[in-house]
Amino acid sequence: MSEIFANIPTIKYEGKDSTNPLAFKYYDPERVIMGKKMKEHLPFAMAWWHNLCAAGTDMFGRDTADKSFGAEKGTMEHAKAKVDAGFEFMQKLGIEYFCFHDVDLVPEADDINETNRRLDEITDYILEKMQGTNIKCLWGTANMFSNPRFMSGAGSTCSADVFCFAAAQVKKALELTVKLGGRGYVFWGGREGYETLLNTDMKFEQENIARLMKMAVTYGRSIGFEGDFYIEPKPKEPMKHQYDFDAATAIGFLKAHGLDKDFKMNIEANHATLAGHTFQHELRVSAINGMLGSIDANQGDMLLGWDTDEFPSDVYSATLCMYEVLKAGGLTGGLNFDSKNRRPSNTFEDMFYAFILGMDTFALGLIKAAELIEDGRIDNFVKEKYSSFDSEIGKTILAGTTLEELADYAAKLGTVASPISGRQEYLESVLNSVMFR
Ligand code: XLS
Ligand code: CA
Ligand code: CA
Repeated sequence: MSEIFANIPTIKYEGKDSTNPLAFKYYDPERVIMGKKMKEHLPFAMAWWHNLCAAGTDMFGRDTADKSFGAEKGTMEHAKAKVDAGFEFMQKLGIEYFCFHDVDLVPEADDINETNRRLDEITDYILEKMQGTNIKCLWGTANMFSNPRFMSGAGSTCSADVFCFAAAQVKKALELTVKLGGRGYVFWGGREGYETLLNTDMKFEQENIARLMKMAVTYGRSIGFEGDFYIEPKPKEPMKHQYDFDAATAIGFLKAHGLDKDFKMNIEANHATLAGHTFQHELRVSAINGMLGSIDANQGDMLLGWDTDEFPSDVYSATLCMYEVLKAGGLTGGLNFDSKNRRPSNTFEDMFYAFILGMDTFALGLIKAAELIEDGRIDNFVKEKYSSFDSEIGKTILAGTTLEELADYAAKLGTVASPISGRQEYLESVLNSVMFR
């Protein structure tokens, strides 16, 4: 088989002084950080949809990039050419995982039976390609938002027939995920929300989403899926309001429906900022609830209010992300580049530059996060900040007491002499000093 990215070499680590655009400056897969290899801290994944399918079409114009990979689009030959391109791409970058939606893999037919037949054929081909490589599936999912039948939702649809099609797609996508050895299975509820409450039975819709998820857990476990199910929160877009608004909302939903043992969060950076949070916030909320599973690594644009899915370049954000990941003991999932080239970056080289940027950003983030932890000033400050809870009255509060006892204590004090400073500016200086060491 001929090379698709013929003018691109295997990308190697050359160090921070390299000016070679086709080399890593920080991502050194074998380098050991806090006892683990970089590549184990950073299980990078390629998103099939952005990297192999999206070609620059936006609301104002058609494709700018050629992603035909030498085959006619909309055919099974093209589906296979995408597999060839994807594997060559991942191998050249040393990426060991991929993520997919069912309809990223094959052209969807009018009849679901034919779509499923095509999916069987392509996943046989993917399995063949996986042999002899270290490439694996990170997670699979069903696209239940593009087909017009899902215009009013999948699990949250008003149509019982459409609900059955959602169930059929989840069943098939789970089978494919198991077939490809996927670590996880994602629910992203792009149409699971509403445009207006005037036409919406919110309680019924949410109960039906939970029904669909429970059936997915039962079926997944019955066919040997041992990985985590993930909810990927996103507050809006395409819907005005989406039920999985943010991590706290999704975790509350899972707990209310008894799904919290089987599910974790897949946190996407751009979705966090759309919800009015930092990326770090969403990771922290997930981690303190024992639900930090996987990450969609990308970033939004401060000046735009939608999901731009840009390749991550913000080293501060990546550092604080990896700080949360290290503190949580690592990821059971991975770091999926749910990111796409900007529309005018339309060449094959640009695809590689984008991944080099993303991988280097996270490698640098990992290095700096480890330095922050080793530096210890931030952790020590936080520990010290709450140290009054180690005092006698602090211990009484933690052991469980009454309002009366605490009110008596306050009455004896009369006033709080010196509230404890938050020292934000000092801590920001500490962060800077580690970043630019
Ligand atoms: C869209 C989501 C989607 C999920 C998978 O905004 O990021 O791509 O990751 O369905
Ligand atoms: Ca995503
Ligand atoms: Ca996104």
